Formats: sequence, structure tokens, C-alpha cells
Amino acid sequence: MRRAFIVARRSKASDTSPNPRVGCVMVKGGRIIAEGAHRRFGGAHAEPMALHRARERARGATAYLTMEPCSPFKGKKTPSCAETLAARGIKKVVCASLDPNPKVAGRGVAILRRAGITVELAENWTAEAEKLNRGFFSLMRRGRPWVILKTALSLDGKAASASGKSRWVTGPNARAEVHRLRAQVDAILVGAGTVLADDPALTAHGAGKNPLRVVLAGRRALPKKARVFDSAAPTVVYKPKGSAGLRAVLKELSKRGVGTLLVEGGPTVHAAFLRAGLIDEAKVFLSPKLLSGADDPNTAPRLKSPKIGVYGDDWLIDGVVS
Ligand code: AOF
Ligand code: ZN
Repeated sequence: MRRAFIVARRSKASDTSPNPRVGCVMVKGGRIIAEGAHRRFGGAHAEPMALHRARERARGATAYLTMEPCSPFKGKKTPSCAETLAARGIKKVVCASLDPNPKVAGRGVAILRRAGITVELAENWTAEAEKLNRGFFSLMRRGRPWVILKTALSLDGKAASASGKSRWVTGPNARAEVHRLRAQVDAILVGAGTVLADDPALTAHGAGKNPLRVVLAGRRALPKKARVFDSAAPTVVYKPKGSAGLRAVLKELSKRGVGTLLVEGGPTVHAAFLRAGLIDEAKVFLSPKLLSGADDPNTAPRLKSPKIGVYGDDWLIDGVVS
């Protein structure tokens, strides 16, 4: 099963989205005979990819799957994997999770069992299977994306200098990680305040596919020349009212197939999402700078070679200021 997850992770979440990443490893006589992964949305599923490589050796083999094989349903783009596995003489199937898609949800397992195949649910792998496809599980179970709050703060908790400058709080390595993060999510959201103050491009800057860009409009007009409106990726603008409005935005994004959403801020937008209970995960970048009272983040005082101490769930970050 560990191998099936490695194989699944070779696909990029942004390539299969809103479909899940799935890995399949076929074993016979204690040896791996074939592997396969779902590579892109609308393309072959993990199971036929592995079956193709296994050829006639598939008969009598055990298939390890990160998710239950699919059953037939209306509007499907590919043949049903449960039926295909049965037709090819697979003897046993071990899956890390069921398929949360209500159109499948156990029907795949039922098809296998009816065909006389032994099916095992590897419960110790289920949490890992959900982690592999946060967006897909969230869309299928809650009808809304998995929402990640991202922020970059100075050590004294500021997102910008006293004069309002936010370029740059964190260094180039942290920023490169943000670009990689953007390439992994389906959409990225900011408030109008961030567009007006920072004029961010909100692209992956070459780290991968650019996500859909989402701007929450306020009272102030958004400049047509803002970088978020360039041709690098599509951009949508919403004007939500209150937490019901935010939920409606998430519903709209789900309909567009957005499984994972990165909320980059600013603080007003973060607060609104948090108040509405709509944040699932947070990524907080901390810089060793002290921005309180600083005009320019690039010349602000900072800790030199800081040490981190861990006290329960708290940290002490200690260093000489230079
Ligand atoms: C599998 N193996 O590798 C994946 C599965 O439109 P389709 O035919 O691509 O079907 C999409 C659905 O299939 C998707 O919503 C999910 O329920 C399941 N994904 N199933 O057996 C795979 N990617
Ligand atoms: Zn399938």
C-alpha cells in the first residue's frame, strides 16, 4: 500500500483535479507485477493503467488501491474499474479508502464482492488516503473546497511594516514555497484591499500550473490594470455579503471544480473566513524580522541565527537583533 501512495503522488493534484489522485499496485507471488496512477482529469484511471502493464499476469493477482475502484454511473468519462478488475481475474483488492463520490460510495466494493473477489479496507491507511485528496473528499462530502489560510508574518506578528510595505516580509526560499503551493491548489483568493495595496499577480511564477484567481470586491473599485487581471490565468470577482455570502462563493467555486482554495488574505478576508468557520488548514510563514515601527521591511531589525525552543504547543524564538 505504501507503494500505491508513492505511485499516486507522482501525479500533480492540479492535473487530476477535481478528480482524485489514485495509485494502484498489483502483486502476485509476493512480487510487484505492475503499477498505475490516474494522471489527468478525463484520462485513464489507475486500475486500467496497471492492468495494461500487467497483461495476462493480472489473473490471480492482488490489487492495492489508494481508493475504492469506481462503479458505473451516468456522465462518467471512463469505463468502471470495479467491473474491469473483475473481468481481468483479479483475486483480491485492498483499498485504503472508499470513494466519497456519492455515485460510487461502496458500489465499487459491492461489484467486486459479487464477482467473488476478496475485498479488504485497509483502515490504517484511510487518513492518508483522505490527506492525498483533501479537495476531492471535501467537495464530495461537504460540497465545498478544502480551504487553506496562508499568511507571512514577521516575528512580532506583522504582515507589513508600519508604513504599509509588505515586500518582503519573508525571504526568497519562503516565497518560492508559496509559488509551489499556488501550483498545487485549484484556486487562490484575496480581498480587494490586497489587490489595491500589493498588486499581486497571484500566479505560480513558473512553479507549475497557475490557479484560478478569485478576488472578493469591496466598496472601492478594482483597477482594470491590476496584475490579477492579466492573461496569465482566469480571474473571477465576487462581492459576498457576510458569512452566507462567503459560503455562496465557496459553492460557486465547487461548481467550477475547485477542490482546494488558498486564501492569501489580507487580514480582513482571513478574519471573515475564520469567523465563518471556513478555514480547514493554515500555513503561517514566520520571518525573523521585527516590523513594528519599521518603515521598510528590507531594512527592519531581525534576529541573527535564531534558535527555536518548544514548550508544549508553544515556541520560543530567541536571537540577537542585528
Ligand atoms: C477509480 N480510479 O484512478 C480514479 C477514480 O469521469 P471518470 O470516469 O474519470 O470518473 C470520475 C470518478 O471516478 C471520480 O469522481 C471518482 O469517483 C472516481 N475516481 N476511481 O477507480 C481512479 N481517479
Ligand atoms: Zn475507475
